[in-house]
Amino acid sequence: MDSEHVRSLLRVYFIMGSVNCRRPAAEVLAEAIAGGVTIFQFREKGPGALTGEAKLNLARELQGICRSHSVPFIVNDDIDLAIAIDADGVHVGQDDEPAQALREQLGSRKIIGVSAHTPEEVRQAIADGADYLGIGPVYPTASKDDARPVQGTILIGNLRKEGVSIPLVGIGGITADNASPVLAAGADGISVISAIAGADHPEAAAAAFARLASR
Ligand code: 3NM
Repeated sequence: MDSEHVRSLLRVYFIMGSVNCRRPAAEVLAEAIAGGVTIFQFREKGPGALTGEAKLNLARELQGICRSHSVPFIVNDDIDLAIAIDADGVHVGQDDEPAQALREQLGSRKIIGVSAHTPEEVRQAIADGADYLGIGPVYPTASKDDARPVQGTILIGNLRKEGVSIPLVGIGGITADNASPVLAAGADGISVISAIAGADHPEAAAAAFARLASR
């Protein structure tokens, strides 16, 4: 996937599963897209998450909403699901299949994202052919049980200073109020769960991020 295209897609990267919202996920997603979400990741994880047929059905429903607004639909971890519904890509963590193996299964036209938390993980993901990286947690987060220690914007800033140009987003505890330093450090966009999924007005919340990311 063309790297500048991926970079432009990452500006407002919304991640959500059914456990992250207090209202029907389809409603929250549609509102968030109206506010300016540029890419969406279906992350059906954690206590109470849907499995099997119910997970597949929700994925299809949310993918339909994304498609009708030309917002790429990325699946977290579940490569079989991504292939089954012809998703636009997959996002994996460090405990999942390496990007290289995913590329062999998905081909060159799908987007592959990798969560990386250290310079070594960044180098490996790039060598494996990742299209973009998620770097975090920038701030404390309640949305991921096994989150690594908070690292601020240091790694993002260091990577850019070293000339690492791969598209990347910051993730973890990011809100419209604390997003600016993440972008200033060199992130192409911000990636959020709760600041949009848990907002009273997902459209307004997404619009606030869109304004910051388009500056
Ligand atoms: N990955 P929120 S932090 C899914 O550090 C995820 O790799 C992280 O949720 C990482 O925006 C995180 O609600 C949770 O803090 C992000």
